Amino acid sequence: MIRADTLQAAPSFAGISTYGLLPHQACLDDESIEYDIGIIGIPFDVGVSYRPGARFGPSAIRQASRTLTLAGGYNVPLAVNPFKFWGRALDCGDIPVIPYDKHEAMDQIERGYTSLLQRNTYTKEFSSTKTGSQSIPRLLTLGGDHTILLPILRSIKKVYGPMTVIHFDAHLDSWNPSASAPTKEAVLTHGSFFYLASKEGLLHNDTNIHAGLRTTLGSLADYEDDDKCGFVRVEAHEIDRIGVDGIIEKIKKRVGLERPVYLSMDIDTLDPANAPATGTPETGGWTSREMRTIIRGLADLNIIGADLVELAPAYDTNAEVTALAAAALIYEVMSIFVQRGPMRLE
Ligand SMILES: [Mn+2]
Repeated sequence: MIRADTLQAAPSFAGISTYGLLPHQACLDDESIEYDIGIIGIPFDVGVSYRPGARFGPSAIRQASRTLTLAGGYNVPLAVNPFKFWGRALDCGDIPVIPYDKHEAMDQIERGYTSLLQRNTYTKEFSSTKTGSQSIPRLLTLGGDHTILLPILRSIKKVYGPMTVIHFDAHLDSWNPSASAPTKEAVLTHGSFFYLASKEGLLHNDTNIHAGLRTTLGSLADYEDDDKCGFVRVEAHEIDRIGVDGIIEKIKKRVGLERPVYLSMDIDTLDPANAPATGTPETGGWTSREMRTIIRGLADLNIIGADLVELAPAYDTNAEVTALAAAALIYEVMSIFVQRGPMRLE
């Protein structure tokens, strides 16, 4: 028999998969569990228009994330180690979602996310009755198709009010379903959730931004609907002219440094050469290097939470190329959270 305490440290290819081999706790089952950063999987993919399979995204990201701590986990460009820091990060497992009823699934996600967001932090730095401010955890969500952002924004509104969103995607995801949905059931999809979120008052009016776009349109009326959701648009090809610094500058200018902002990353922002395993692939996207640099460039923004969605691992290569990119993008955001310190809610 080998005693565990005789080993130096478990190799990163051993043990049960959690994100970055973080400790797992069943945060949804026990509301006394505290953390500063919570990883949560949402294995929902009933809103997809083309290739299904993003329900397996969370487990694929966890598996691919094993490499993150292989050499220690220190993030050189951001000068921080998101796995050794001032607080506690946990992998909270998955929100259980029913695959047979899209609307019930939305309720399950909202209930689960709300419970995880409205939780005491492990680090009490800002918890003071004197100042009236408190600490609040930051959640990193592993999708799931992009539809999950609707219930996430519903939960976020309860804490922060209408939210500013930085949306990395090949597509607008603000399509007006009244134009094309043949039934009531067809209204909510991974392409219409921003339109619905805007109608519900979940989005800030005029501070949102898309980046990485290269979708075709039904017509230019799609942009009018998108304008009404409070977005401006950065096309993927702009990187050839203004570079990654230009993309970062546009995003920062739009959202500002102080305002609470939510970061949503569709893996289809990347070129299919870098990320083939996704629901609606589009050529002409960014490389994983460019995308990671752009995310790091947002380190001085006030990011309150983030997701990585639309990884459908059945279409991945044997080398997990898409899942590795997804795990790394979450790593960059987690590094930003650690660099900024505890999240303070006024
Ligand atoms: Mn999307």
